[in-house]
Amino acid sequence: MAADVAASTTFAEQGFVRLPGVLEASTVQTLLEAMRDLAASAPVGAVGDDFGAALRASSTGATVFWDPSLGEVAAVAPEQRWSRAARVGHAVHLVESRVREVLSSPKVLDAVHQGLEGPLVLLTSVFICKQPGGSVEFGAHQDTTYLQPKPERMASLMISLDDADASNGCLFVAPGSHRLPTRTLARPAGGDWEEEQLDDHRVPKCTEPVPLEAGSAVLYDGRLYHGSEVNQSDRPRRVLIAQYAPAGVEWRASNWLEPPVDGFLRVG
Ligand SMILES: O=C(O)CCC(=O)C(=O)O
Repeated sequence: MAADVAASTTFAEQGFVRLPGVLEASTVQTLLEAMRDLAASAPVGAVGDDFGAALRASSTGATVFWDPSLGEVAAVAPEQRWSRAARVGHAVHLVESRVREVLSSPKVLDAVHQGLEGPLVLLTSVFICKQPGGSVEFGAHQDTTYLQPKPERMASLMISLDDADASNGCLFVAPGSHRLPTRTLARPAGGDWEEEQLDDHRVPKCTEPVPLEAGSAVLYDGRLYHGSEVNQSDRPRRVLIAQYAPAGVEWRASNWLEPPVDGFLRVG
């Protein structure tokens, strides 16, 4: 499908575009089942104190990061454990064929092509789970701070697996903020990664909610400031986020993601 002019224009001008009805309910169910199965077979312990090291180790697999505020994972049956997951990633598509098929399907690639032209590579895929009573939240940030393709051209597709609104922690964005320079990431020797510190007034406020129905998606520029608050409802808010870049993109060595040995997956 050719890019939809209205959607592509919104993406270019605002830095994001909502895309209703990308996946059917049955496909959403398939993705939830894939997440449930990954959580059921994952180690129940914490991934460790060094979040940066755990991220790097998850570059080519499907590590389950549990939400520590939801209690002892081992206390629940394996098939229930997904209700204690905070994130599963960061390359689920490399280990889970159900996820790989969806993220490389024509419908999903049509959605991504509203923002990126030409053949693409799939960089990451991660389930982010905001459980009722959980602690998952995100301060305003740009994905290009953490993932550093060269040239800096990348888009993130967030597919909602639940109906999401402000009460269960939907995404918030700062429209137009993709025109701002990327905040850099530094890792002092022996320390953890730190985002470049900016004066508060230089960090745009993410004031615009992006509610999504299950199966709908939002595509956002890698430079767009976005964030989200904790789930304050009794409903989960689970999403699958995939990051795409034009094929042939170079990769800065300074970010956390380790490219797979055979390179990033070509998807169209
Ligand atoms: O799940 C969300 O609401 C935001 C996730 C996010 O920004 C990220 O993973 O970088």
